[in-house]
Amino acid sequence: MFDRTLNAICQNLELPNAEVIFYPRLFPQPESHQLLHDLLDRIEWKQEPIKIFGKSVMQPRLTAYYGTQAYTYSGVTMQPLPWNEPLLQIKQEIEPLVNTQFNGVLLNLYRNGQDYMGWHSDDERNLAKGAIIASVSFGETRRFILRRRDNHQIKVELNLGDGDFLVMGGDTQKFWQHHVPKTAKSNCPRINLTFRVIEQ
Ligand SMILES: O=C(O)CCC(=O)C(=O)O
Repeated sequence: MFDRTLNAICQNLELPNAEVIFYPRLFPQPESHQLLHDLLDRIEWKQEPIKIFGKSVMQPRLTAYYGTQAYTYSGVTMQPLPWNEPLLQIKQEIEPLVNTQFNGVLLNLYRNGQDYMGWHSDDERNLAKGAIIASVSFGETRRFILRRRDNHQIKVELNLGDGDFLVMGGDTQKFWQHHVPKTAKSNCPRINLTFRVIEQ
């Protein structure tokens, strides 16, 4: 999944039926700090509804979607905004590491510890088969928990902090779900970007 340079310093979580690779601090300070502020300023953040069991509910965080290909998830189709400078900087840094060209990025802004992401798998039909999902986080550290789809008691937990890079590939989405729970401990913002390959 990774090129050799990155393999030497990253951590393969070695989960059964999954390929999850964690690379702490791919973006060190002060670059990560600058990117957090650029993304807060330059992304068109919105609170959008999604469909859950046919009902429209507001997402418990702000989101945005950029790239060249529309993306449908949770019953909502997002039309992309064009790539901008901070996004291209991040995209160009990660693409050669994972030998993948991404055509979309979903951004989540957790304004404070009350914002969260529910359990889900990134298994939408318009994601390219076999393509990885590459996640980059900036700002506040938040818990990222994976659980088996067939046995919710089997869980693996990571802290995703400022500048961290996580790659999910193989059968990860088929056998595992993930979420970012609420926390009383944090009042500060966190941005997560998931770079994706959307079928054309
Ligand atoms: O914020 C995160 O680390 C997870 C984001 C996520 O699960 C998603 O965008 O599908």
